[in-house]
Amino acid sequence: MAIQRTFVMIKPDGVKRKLIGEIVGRIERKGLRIVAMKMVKIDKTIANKLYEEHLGKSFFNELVEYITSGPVLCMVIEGDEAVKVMRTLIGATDPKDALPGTIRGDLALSKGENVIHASDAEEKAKREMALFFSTNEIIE
Ligand code: RTP
Ligand code: MG
Repeated sequence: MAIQRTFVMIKPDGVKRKLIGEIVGRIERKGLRIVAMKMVKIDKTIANKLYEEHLGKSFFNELVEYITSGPVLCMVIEGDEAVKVMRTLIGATDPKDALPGTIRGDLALSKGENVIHASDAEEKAKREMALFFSTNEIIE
């Protein structure tokens, strides 16, 4: 077993559409463990850091506007190969391509508003969870 932690965030559209219970339920039923959880209103500084890899891209400003538009639910999720497993659970970036059964495949239609984020690599997960949680806020 390779136990990993990953950073997961229900985006503003997911919170507004009252999908928290549905999404958290899927993560729990999969067998992953929630080891930290926090509701946050992201400011521009944190948004720029979270999405720094996309700086300069055509959709960057729109992305920052969207992610700062309302509260998000941040989580640290733990389990066997949690990084890969969470990416599989959320589905493709564009919900139109995301398979049925995935969170984006079942619950979203717009690439700009795709309900959920999950880190795409273990190093990124560490960096992203550090933006939102101190070590003493993550359950051992
Ligand atoms: P995320 O980082 O949010 O988990 O999404 P991802 O890895 O599946 O996709 P990524 O390439 O990292 O893109 C980050 C977010 O930017 C928005 N986006 N819009 N209009 C566009 O062409 C476009 N491309 C990306 C999406 O909200 C995507 O989740
Ligand atoms: Mg990404």
